[in-house]
This record gives sequence, C-alpha cells and structure tokens, in this order.
Amino acid sequence: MAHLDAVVVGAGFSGLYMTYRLRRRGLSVQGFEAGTDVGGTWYWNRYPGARCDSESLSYSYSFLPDLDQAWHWPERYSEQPEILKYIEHVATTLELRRHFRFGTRVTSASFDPARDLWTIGTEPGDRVTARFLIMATGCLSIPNWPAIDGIERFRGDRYHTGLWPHEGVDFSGKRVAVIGTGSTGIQSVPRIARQAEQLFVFQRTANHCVPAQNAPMDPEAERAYKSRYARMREKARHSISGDVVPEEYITIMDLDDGELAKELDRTWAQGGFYTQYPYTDLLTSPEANERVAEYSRNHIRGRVRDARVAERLCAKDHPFATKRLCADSFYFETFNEPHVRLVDLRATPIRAIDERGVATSDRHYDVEAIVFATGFDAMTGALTAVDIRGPERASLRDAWKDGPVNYLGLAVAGFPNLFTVTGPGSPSVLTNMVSAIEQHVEWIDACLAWMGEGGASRIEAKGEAQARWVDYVNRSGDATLFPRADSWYVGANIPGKARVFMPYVNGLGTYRDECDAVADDGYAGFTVT
Ligand code: N01
Repeated sequence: MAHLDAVVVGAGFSGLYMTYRLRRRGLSVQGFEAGTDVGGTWYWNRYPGARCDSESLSYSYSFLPDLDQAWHWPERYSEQPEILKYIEHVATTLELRRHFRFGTRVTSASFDPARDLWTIGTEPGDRVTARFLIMATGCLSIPNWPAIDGIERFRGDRYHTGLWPHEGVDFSGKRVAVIGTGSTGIQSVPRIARQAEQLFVFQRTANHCVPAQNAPMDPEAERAYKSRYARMREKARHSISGDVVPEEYITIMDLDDGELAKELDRTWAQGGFYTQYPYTDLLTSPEANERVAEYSRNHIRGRVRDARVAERLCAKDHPFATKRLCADSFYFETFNEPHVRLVDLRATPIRAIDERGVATSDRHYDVEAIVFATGFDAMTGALTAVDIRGPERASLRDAWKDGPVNYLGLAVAGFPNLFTVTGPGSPSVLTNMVSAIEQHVEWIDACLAWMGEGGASRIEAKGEAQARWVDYVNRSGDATLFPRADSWYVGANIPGKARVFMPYVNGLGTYRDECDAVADDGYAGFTVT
C-alpha cells in the first residue's frame, strides 16, 4: 500500500491548487477524482446555459499573475466550456494531472491513532495511507434526485443538470420538462427553449432573480482591469464577497421611494450580484428587504406579457437574496414564447412520474425528456458520502447528524489531520468561490508547513473551540434574514437533513483575519502533537 504525506480528494479549483501548494512544499501528494479529468463543478455541470455568476476577470486563480495578463475571457460572465478550458490549461501548465487518479471515487477513510495515519479506500478498490486527508470535494457536488414517485419508470430521456452528458443533448423537436427553477433551471430554460418543440417548466418555488447583464468582454474594461490586477486581487482577498465590488455602502431605509427606485435602476443596470452588495440593511431589515423584493417583482411584471404568469414567477414566500440569488439572461422573456409553459406546482403539485411524463394534480404532461434541475445535497453531501472514521471509529456522518459542526469550517473535532476546503462554517458559497478556496488552501498549506517545522504529526480541533465557532457562526447567521428561507443553505432541500444555516456570513475578509489570528496564536483551538 502506497504511503503519502497527503491525499487530496477532488480535482476542481480547490484540489488542483492544494496539490500544487503541497507539491511545491516537497510533500508527496496523491489526488483522487471521480471524474475522468480535472474541472470539478465545471467538469460535471455541462448543461445548456451553465455559466458563472461571478465575473470572469475575478473568477480565476490569483496566484498566476502572468496567466491573468495572457488569458482572454470572451464574456463578462463565462460559460462552462470557457472555465473548463482555463482549469484544463492550468492543470496542463503546472503538470498537475500526474498526481491524480481519475475515475476513482474515495469511499472510505479511517484514522489510525497509533500511527497518526489515514487509510483511504476507493472505488474501484485502491488503498493508500496518508498523514493528512484534504477533502476538496466542493459544496455542490452530490446531485439531488427528488423523491418523486415513479421517477425510474419514465421511458424517455432523463437528465440531471449536475451530471450532464459530455456529448451534449439535442432537444430539437422534443417535448421537454424542466423540474426546478433555482440558478440552474433559470440558466438552462432559455437555452432548452431554443431547441425544444414544447417546454414545460415545473416551478415549486419562484426565486428572486436579477438580470445578469452578460455581454461580450469590453476590451477597454479588460485592459483597465488587467492594468490593476494585483490591486484588484488584493482587494478581493479582504472584501466581504471575495470579489471586487463598489466600495459604497447604502442604507435602504435612508432612501425615500423615488431615491430607492433610482438607486435600484442603477444596480439592476449593472447587473448580477452588484444588486446585493452595496446595501447594509438588505439582509437584516425585513422592511428594507421587502422594498427591494417588490422592485424586483415589478421588473418581472414588466418583462412577462401574461400578467398571471408574471405573478407566478414573482418570489413572495422568502426574503430577497435569502435563497441564492439567481442571475438571469432572458429567463423571464422565455415565458412569452408560445411553446413554453410554466407549471405552478404550488397550485398543482406533481403526483407522480410515469412512463410517458409527469402527472400533476390536474393533468398529465406527455414529454420525451425530463431535465432535473433539482440541485444538490449541498455543503455536507460530498463529505458525508465518504465513510470517514476518526480514531475511535466514530463516523463523520454521526458527528454531523444534527447538522455540521467544525472549527473554522476547516477541521472537525474527533477527526485529526482532516481538512475540509470551503466546508460548512466557512464563507464559501456566499463569496466568489475561487477567492474562498485560495484562502483555505493557503491556510492549510501554511499549517502543514508549521507542523513540519515543529516535527508535529497530528493536529486536531478542540471540542470547546469547535463549540464556540459553531455558536458564533450560528449567531451570525441568525442575525440575518437568511434562515427565513427554505434554502439549501439550511439543508431544507434534502428530506430529513438537519435544518442548520451552514455558511459563515461575516465575509471573507473578516474570516481571513480570524483564521490568521488562530495561526498566529500557535494554532489556538487545536491540539497539536
Ligand atoms: O439547485 P437549487 P440549482 N419537486 O437547489 C426544485 C450554484 N450554481 O442547481 O425551491 C419540484 O437552487 C427546487 O424547488 P424549491 C448556486 O450556488 C452556481 O439551481 O425547493 N421541484 C428548486 O427550484 C446555486 O444556488 C452557478 O421549492 C423540486 C430547484 O429544484 C446552486 O448551484 C450556476 C423538487 C433546485 O434549486 C444550486 O442551484 C448555477 C421536487 N421534488 C448554479 N426538488 C454559478 O454561477 C427540488 N426542486 C457558478
């Protein structure tokens, strides 16, 4: 059995960077990846319209300044093939593939306290031992197939957006159902509608949405950004969002209706997540939030011709941006097309799927293909999918059955030498993911270096430090409107999952300072042996 310094699970943005850093430090690293190549999220999510909602110029590694200058992103927000091309380029240039075993899923990991070693088991059956186990498995990587009666009986084509066929899918001339209207449904519906003969969009919850305002990359904007790249990266690292956003702070409740409308016209025209960043009270004041929500509903009412359809597309049951805000490109206009129909599952719930399509409480929809845009077992799913056992054989699944607990979103008490990249309890999904990933990878790398220098072989989060962290993360989340929504942030999309608001809300900059303070204090809150 091979013995390594570290095993890295996953070859997305985080696994590749982690591997690069550890190799540079002279450690032996073995990576495992279930896919047949690098890319992570961008390897699996190839559905039509898949695009990043963070801007191209900031959604890339910051540690490759020459590549920053050389790389050209064709659009303001990149489509999946462009991002995958970038990741593949980095993997090739840095020769990272040779450290990975592809088509190999890690299924188990158990810690031997006598030797301070993890034994890692895979499908199809490799076993290796390693001092450190680093789970770079992503926050949204375990697809959620909904528990709809009869799903397996369907005789047509069935797709999950998170497991999209590499050769693509041609819906031309077909009757198609899309189930799910989160970010993914909202991105894919306009594209599928271009091909399908008839498209039924099954919506359970209308989502708050802002226009992406995507466009071809403006050469002048690109030049200007590139001339200040280093400064932009530094700003992003210390920002709330992990992105470069305007440094203006506006309190919605200080504005009268006319001023607010003018202000929101401005941010809506900028597009994307600019609509949520400047507002100090958007996610804490229900009244402020509702004013923005109503503005966004009016936007939809102006874009959809049939007033009844428009009303159904307006989110009313949760505050604005408390489920992941969606960024749309012609989503709402798609419902003006004669061959596209919205099915409101609140009025007519799905009863079953049968051989020929989807049956709701009032009729049967005959379709030849069903697209499940039904999301993921987010944040914890990829971690609890692996049978991870600590020194006393206690399992991570059991430790997290009432919701994930950890220290700094990076380590779990009872599981020494295990690190989670962008785990629950860290900013991750509330920020630009690449910025969040880099912060975690660099912190873990520095921690391993410090341990190496001191001859330490074991690091483990203390129970009391973990309890304080969990309490702090929970209290911070509870001070916002986020927990009011039945979102995947709280695990509400997975039947039986404990309801806990999982991300850290105080921003990447603050979080970075807190993690650095722990390191500067000799890894306070950890037991190091
Ligand atoms: O998944 P979701 P997603 N019957 O969980 C519905 C990231 N992302 O894949 O809201 C009927 O948000 C469900 O309904 P409801 C981003 O972070 C990033 O769209 O539970 N419907 C909902 O409408 C995003 O948040 C980018 O009532 C059912 C939908 O399925 C995350 O991925 C681009 C159902 C699931 O929405 C996940 O987004 C795209 C059922 N039984 C996505 N079960 C980037 O920009 C579920 N639904 C990088």
